[in-house]
Amino acid sequence: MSKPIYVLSGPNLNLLGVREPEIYGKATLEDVRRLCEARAKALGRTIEFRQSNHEGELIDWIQEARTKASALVINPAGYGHTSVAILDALKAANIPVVECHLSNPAAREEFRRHTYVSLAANGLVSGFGAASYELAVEAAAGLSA
Ligand code: CA2
Repeated sequence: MSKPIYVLSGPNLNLLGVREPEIYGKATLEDVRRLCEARAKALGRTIEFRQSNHEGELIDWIQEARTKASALVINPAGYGHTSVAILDALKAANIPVVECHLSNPAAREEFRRHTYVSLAANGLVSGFGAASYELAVEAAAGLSA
């Protein structure tokens, strides 16, 4: 049995489906969790799905993933655009990393066009709402055993 794929979500994503549905869709984070679990199960894999509003907690989980996960999917949310510390943690993780965004940040404000996380990611899925997470789980499964 392979190790789980860690699926981490950053700040404010606990509000998914509750606020700004025109940008981020109507699915709640719990809906996203179910979609990821179903996609992983169909691929014979498991996930560990977590969300935090705290940079340090996300970094602790990325460090944990280094030994406990086969691959990592991360929607860093706003921290993607600001956090060198999350980038450093991802670089040290030594497992495949798939960056994931619900919206397409490249089509939004200028400040969203750069993410530090991309420098450590094997690839990026963005713009497909909750399906971005499902596709990212599939990509992560393909990159790991
Ligand atoms: O599109 C994405 O998934 C983002 O990572 C979402 C971040 C944003 O800063 C990134 O540029 C793109 C924002 C997450 C905020 O989530 C909310 C969800 C519902 C209501 C309000 C905020």
